Amino acid sequence: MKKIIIAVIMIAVIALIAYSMGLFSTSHSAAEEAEEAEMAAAEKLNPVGPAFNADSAYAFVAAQCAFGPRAMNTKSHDNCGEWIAKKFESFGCKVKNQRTELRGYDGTMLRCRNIMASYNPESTTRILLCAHWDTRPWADNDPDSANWRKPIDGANDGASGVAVMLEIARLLNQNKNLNIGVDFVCFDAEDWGTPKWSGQEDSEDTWALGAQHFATNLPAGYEARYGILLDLVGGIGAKFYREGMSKAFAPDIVKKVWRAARAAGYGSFFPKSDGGMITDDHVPLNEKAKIPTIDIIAFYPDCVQSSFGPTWHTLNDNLQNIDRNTLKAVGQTVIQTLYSEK
Ligand code: AHN
Ligand code: ZN
Repeated sequence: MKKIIIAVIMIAVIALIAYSMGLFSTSHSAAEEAEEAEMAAAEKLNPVGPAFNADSAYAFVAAQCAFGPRAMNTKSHDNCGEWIAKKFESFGCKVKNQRTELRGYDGTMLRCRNIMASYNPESTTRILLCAHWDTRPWADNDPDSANWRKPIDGANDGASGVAVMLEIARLLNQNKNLNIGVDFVCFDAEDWGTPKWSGQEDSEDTWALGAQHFATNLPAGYEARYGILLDLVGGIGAKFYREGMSKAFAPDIVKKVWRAARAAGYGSFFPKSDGGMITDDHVPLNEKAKIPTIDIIAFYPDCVQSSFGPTWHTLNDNLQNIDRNTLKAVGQTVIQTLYSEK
C-alpha cells in the first residue's frame, strides 16, 4: 500500500514539473507563431520623452471642475477660461485668444473664447494639440429625465483633454528639450449641439462651433504638420479605437500615434480596430483648415448608455469617474508621439 501511495505522489510531482515547464501547452501553428513574433517586434518598448504625471493631470481636471460646469455664457465658464490661459502662461507658453460671438442651434448668441497656447512659438515645425474646454449645458443623455436640462461637471467631457494638454505643457517647460513647436488649442462652444429633448433634428454643424470658427479664421500664416484632438480621455475603462474621420483624413497620423502607444507601453488602451465616425472638433480642422487631424476619443463598443461611455452627457460625468490610468495612457502616448518627431 505504502509503495502505491509513494508512486502516486511521484507521478503527481512529475506531472506538476512537466506542466510548469509548459510541456502540456497546446502547440501553435507556424502561422500563429510568425504573427506573434511580428506583433512582439512591432510592439517593442522604446519609451522616449519625460514621464507624464497622472496625478498632476488629475489635479488639473479637479481644478477645472471646481469652477462648476463651464457652460457657455456663465461666470464659471469665463473664470475657468481665465484660469486655463494663465496656467499655460505659467508654463512658459505664448497665449493668444480668439474671441467671437457664435449662434447656437436655437439662435442663442454664445460668447466664445478659443485659447491658443504656444510652446516654442518661433519654430516653423509645429504640431497642433487640441481639446474643448466648454462643458455641455444639459445632461440630455442622463438615465433620469429629471436631469436632462441640468449642466454637467464635464470632468471627462471637456476637462480631461485640457488637463492632459496642461500636463504636457508643464513637462515641455520643465525639460525644454523638445525642439519642435507645439500649439495647445482649447476650443470653446463644442458641446452646444442640438439637445435630444429639443424636438429639433440634430444637425452636425451645431457642434464644434469654436473649432469651426478657428478653422475658418486661422491665425495669419498658421501652419501645422498635423493635429491631435483629445476628447473623453479620462474615463474609467476607456479604450481608444481608430476613429473613422481620422482614418479618412489622416491615416498616417493614426498609424503614427497607435504605433507610439505601443512603443510607450500603452498599446492595450489603443486597439488596432475601428470605432465609429465622430462629428468632433477635428472635422473642421481637416475639412476647412486642411490640417490633417486625428481624434483620440474613447469608444465603448459594449456600453448600452452610449458608445462614448456610461457617463457621457450625464450628471455622472464628474471627478469620481475619472481614472488616472486613462489620463496616463493618453498623455504618455502623446508625449511619445511628440518626442518621436524628426
Ligand atoms: C456628437 O455627439 C455628434 N459628437 C460627439 C462630440 C462630442 C460631444 N464630444 C464630446 N461631446
Ligand atoms: Zn460632450
